[in-house]
Amino acid sequence: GDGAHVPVLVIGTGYGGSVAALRLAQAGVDVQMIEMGMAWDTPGSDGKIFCNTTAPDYRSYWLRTKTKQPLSNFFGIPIDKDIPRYTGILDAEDFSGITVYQGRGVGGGSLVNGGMAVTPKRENFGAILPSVNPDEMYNTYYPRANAGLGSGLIDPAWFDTVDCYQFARVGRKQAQRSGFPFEFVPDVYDWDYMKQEAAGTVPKSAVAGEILYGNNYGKKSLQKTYLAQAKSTGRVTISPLHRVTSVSPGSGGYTVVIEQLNTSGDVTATKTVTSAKVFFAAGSVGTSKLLVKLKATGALPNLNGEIGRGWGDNGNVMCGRANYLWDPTGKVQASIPCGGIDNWNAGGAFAEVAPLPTGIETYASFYLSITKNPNRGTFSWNPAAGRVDLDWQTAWKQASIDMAKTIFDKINATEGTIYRTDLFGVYKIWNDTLTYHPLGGAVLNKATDNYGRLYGYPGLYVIDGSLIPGNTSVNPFVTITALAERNIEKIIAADLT
Ligand code: FAE
Repeated sequence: GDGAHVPVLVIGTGYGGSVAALRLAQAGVDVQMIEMGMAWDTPGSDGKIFCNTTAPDYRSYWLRTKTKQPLSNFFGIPIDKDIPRYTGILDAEDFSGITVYQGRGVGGGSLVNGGMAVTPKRENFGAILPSVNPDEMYNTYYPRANAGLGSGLIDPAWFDTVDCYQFARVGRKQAQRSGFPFEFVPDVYDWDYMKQEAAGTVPKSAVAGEILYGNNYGKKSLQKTYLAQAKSTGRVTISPLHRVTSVSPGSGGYTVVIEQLNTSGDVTATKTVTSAKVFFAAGSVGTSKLLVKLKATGALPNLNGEIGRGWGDNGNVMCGRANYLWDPTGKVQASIPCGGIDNWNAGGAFAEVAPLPTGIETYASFYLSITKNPNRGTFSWNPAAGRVDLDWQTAWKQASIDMAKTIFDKINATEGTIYRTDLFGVYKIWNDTLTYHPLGGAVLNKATDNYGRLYGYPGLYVIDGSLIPGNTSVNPFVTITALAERNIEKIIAADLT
């Protein structure tokens, strides 16, 4: 409530925030979590908490009046539709050169993501987080993160025969025919549940195409893992539909200003809370925007010049390929990816073989590539507009396209096939205007010390994807979780006892 004093306040309930809350609570500390999105614990009139990818409704987008689907077109025809403005689950946040997709609600990105739980190859780790000891990460914190998240591999024998992974088997066959390794990657989806879905014995979720706007049954989002454990300590309180707007030094710690929102996004109350320690876990974009604004507007003037820098898109770029009629990818496609094509060391690209769960046969293969894009953006305060801007340019994605082409030009040459040109507009091969994987903006060992303590302000910490300088070589949440596990262990031992 307004005027409260708390020992620890955590801004955001994604991976970094959930790890911090659980470990602090287990160490005996009371934690107040603030989340701008909804709780996502109450069914709508259709009996479901989340809406399906094939039928986006009021629950789908964060304060938009029209959907902004990553696959915007089909056979060149735009498929976006009007929706009521509501505090929905997926934020398609527009900056000048890029749209950054993020989860909104208790659980952050875990509510909307594909659940691919990928640990980077150890040989690549030095380039991802150069100041972090890889032994610690690979011996202790990656295993701890994967256990906490509930990562698991698909049963390869089941994969080989089940209808809903035909698209991935086509992806594997074509990768291998071009000499690329296809690798199964773990996911936090409950694979036993998925087997039952495919067999028709339980309500369908992934097999019905649920993913982007939430998953009603099988996905182990943070609500079912770290946050459930955190709540069971009795020491963690979560306030959904509350947005932090300011943090500044105050008596007994920091003064935190919080706006309460209704489901139309209007501010219904403003509250002030004092906290001895504050963890920024609002995600790469959320944390960067807050810190850049607070430094520029005089609330936290001593933050250093690295604030807002080192932001990257994890090299995300999407494309589709058109297959021949003898290579159907399947009418029913599980929404949960289970494998990727690795050409990181030779070509700078790791391509997730992604589903296209439209419910009809498309003969399309669809991919989200993660590439070694070297470009980095900077967030800055725009005083005239009263907002934080990002200087990313769409042209910077050309590097990613070139790297992704090292895989798909070769597959097309081997198969005698072509790119789809109808999925992202009219005659557009690449979706080069979005990312699912924002990283950086408050980089470890630059904006913070080597454990996420913000320079200039004892008791302020960063513990989310903004610590990672722009690229993880694979999907990022396992690395975000593992780094948070490492940092919070140090912070509890050194700063809280
Ligand atoms: P995040 O999970 O974004 O949590 C931040 C939280 O803070 C959010 O709940 C915000 O609503 C909240 N917040 C922001 N600002 C404020 C504020 N001012 N006051 C209060 N609350 C605030 O951060 N990654 C993978 O590894 N595998 C995948 O398969 C995968 N698929 C993805 C698919 C999609 C469609 C998307 C969008 C992302 C995907 N990701 C995937 C990325 C992954 O979800 C993302 O890296 C993590 O969620 C980032 O974790 P953080 O803890 O940094």
